[in-house]
Amino acid sequence: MIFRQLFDPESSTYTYLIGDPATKEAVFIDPVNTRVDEYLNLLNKYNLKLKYSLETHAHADHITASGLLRQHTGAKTGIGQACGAQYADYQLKDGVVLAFGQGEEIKVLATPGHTPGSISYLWRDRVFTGDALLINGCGRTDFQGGDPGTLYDSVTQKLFTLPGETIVYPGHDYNGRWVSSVEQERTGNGRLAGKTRAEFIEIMNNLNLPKPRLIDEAVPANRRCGLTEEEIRQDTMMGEKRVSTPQDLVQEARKQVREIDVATVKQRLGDGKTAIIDVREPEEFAAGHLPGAINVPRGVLEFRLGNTAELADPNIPIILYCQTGGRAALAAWSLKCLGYTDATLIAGGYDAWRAAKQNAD
Ligand SMILES: N[C@@H](CCC(=O)N[C@@H](CS)C(=O)NCC(=O)O)C(=O)O
Ligand SMILES: [Fe+2]
Repeated sequence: MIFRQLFDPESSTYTYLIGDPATKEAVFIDPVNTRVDEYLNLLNKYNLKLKYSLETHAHADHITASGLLRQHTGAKTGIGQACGAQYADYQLKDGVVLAFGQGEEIKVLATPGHTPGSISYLWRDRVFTGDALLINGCGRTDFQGGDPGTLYDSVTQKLFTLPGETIVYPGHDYNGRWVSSVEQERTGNGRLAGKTRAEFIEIMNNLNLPKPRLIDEAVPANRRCGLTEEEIRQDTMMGEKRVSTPQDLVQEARKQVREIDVATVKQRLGDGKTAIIDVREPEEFAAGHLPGAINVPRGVLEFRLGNTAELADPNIPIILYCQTGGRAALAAWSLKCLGYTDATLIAGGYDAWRAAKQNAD
């Protein structure tokens, strides 16, 4: 497996990348918005396709990159159901299992206390605890509906009952430590090991920490997957944005979807996985089309989804094209709005394909 623990020194946040080299599916946990280029480069480097961008909670000290990653990769965003983040794709509950890669599973553990919606993620022998459990510490409980008694119960009943050798990957560390284990924290955590619930509550109620610098900006933004109101509107509601010309509408669509070049299309043709959809009119299709393409004209695409076998699964890779790219951009945006996670278009459309072919001949 590909596994990276990344650090954002500005907020002392840990971000995790898990990737399956066989299927190329990947997951980010707690990405930070200022580092999105680094994440996209990593995905590119390993040729990974991001399936989920997950949060352990609505952070108070930094803004998530989940919404940006969703825009760039089509990943689904997930966060605890009690975080008040209604724009996330998945409102995660205790016990939910997120599948990715070849038989990989991430199990959601509700670990409220730092915030009511805080969750941890268990993957193989590793637990990503967010701010429920830090190394020799824990998240504070003095804002965002935090509650020390609830946090004590979460840590002692949910996290400390995992096998001792489970590796603990926290959401932050402010002292240069990277990793711990359940056993190490159960026996040595200064705030929790050997402490009664009442003692823990007493400690937590007397930390007297200064308020996080970004809290007023970060919490509302994180409830929108880290995006602005305007970005969310564009991200979720097709057609809401006023544009003056059809070309502007195509430009808007292009911002929402990915384009690939003809060389990449050639590599993916015949991989047995990708549906190639020609969204032009039947006469245009009849005059020449890509090998293996099926014709579903742009005007009827949405209504044919139910009876087009190639488009039955919203997670299959789809390559759309038209003559020059405009209709395909609108079609790809439409599919994205309908929950298709991997609809891309050919930059320059059929004209670009034909030009490349003529050059090669
Ligand atoms: N100085 C930091 C404060 C960070 C902070 O309060 N972090 C929270 C997690 S969101 C925490 O629980 N910290 C635990 C601690 O400082 O003991 C900032 O301004 O952002
Ligand atoms: Fe936090």
